[in-house]
Amino acid sequence: MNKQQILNEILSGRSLIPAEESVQVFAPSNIALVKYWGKRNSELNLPETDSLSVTLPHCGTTTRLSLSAENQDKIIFNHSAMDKSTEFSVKLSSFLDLFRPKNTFFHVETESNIPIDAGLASSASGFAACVRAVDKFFKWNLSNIELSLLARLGSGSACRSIWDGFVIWRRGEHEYGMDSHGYLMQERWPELRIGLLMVSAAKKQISSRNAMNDTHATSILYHAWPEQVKQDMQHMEKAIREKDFILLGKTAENNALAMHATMAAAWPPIVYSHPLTLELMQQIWQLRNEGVAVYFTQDAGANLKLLFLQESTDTIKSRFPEMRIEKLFD
Ligand code: 2P0
Repeated sequence: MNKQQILNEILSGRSLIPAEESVQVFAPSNIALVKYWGKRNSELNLPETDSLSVTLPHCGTTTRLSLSAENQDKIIFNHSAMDKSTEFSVKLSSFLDLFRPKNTFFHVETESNIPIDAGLASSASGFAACVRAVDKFFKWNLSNIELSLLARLGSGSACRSIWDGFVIWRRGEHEYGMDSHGYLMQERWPELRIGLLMVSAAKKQISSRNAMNDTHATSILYHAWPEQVKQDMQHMEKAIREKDFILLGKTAENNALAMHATMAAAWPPIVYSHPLTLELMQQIWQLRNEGVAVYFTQDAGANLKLLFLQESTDTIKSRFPEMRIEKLFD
């Protein structure tokens, strides 16, 4: 089965007749506490392992969708028209091909309130918003699980951006991934905070898609990764269920560092950290030595996301005044 056949199965007879002239939707970004790194099927974005994220409800992408009067897709990103040859336009247009009524083109205006390409999961909110937009445009009323399945076809981590809260993406066993989608965990943790420590907003040297595939193909350490994730998923689910912050922090930090270790052992090597990233890590470890419960996670970029509880906010803020703090459950 290819993507189009999978879409047809999910839509089960729903039509590609626009029901609205123009729609606007928002989808949030998410931060993985147990990372998705490596695919068993690249075309369908089927992961080797489970992963688990928490949604950043106020960070994300707003997308407006309508039909274009031109004879090509018109994609406007953060108020500037994108050339159709840019990586972003090519990726989005080829995803929209799945939903295109015959002989039509889309007008897509998309705005993100997070820095793009800085390891802050902008493609997750972008593709989740795109799927929400087509669902509304054609009035399909798909369930969240169906939206998650579709979002995964655009970008793997987008399948977790369909819900607010803690979301588990089970790898699934089905050959074509019909069971590989997000699940919302019922637990909420209002005291949990994420602090964004920007090191660089520059475009990364290698996309996470390529980095993931190269690591999978060349890193000897990748063999240990599924085992690491299996253990980390157990610990993370327990930490969330029992509100054990130390277990959550330890597991997330160790998981992120293990993921980056698999990349460092790839060839050519993949290293997203900058010198400042390592300096900040040292400062976080120093704070922990002083008795402050603070941990970090790092995605495919140089920036760090600090994990802490509300009670530690003032102490951590005084050490990192430039940090942007995100509430996750308000
Ligand atoms: C994650 N990342 O779990 C991991 C951790 C980055 C580091 O998912 O190829 O843009 O579109 O499925 O989802 C980023 O990769 O990759 C990502 P594709 P995606 O959040």
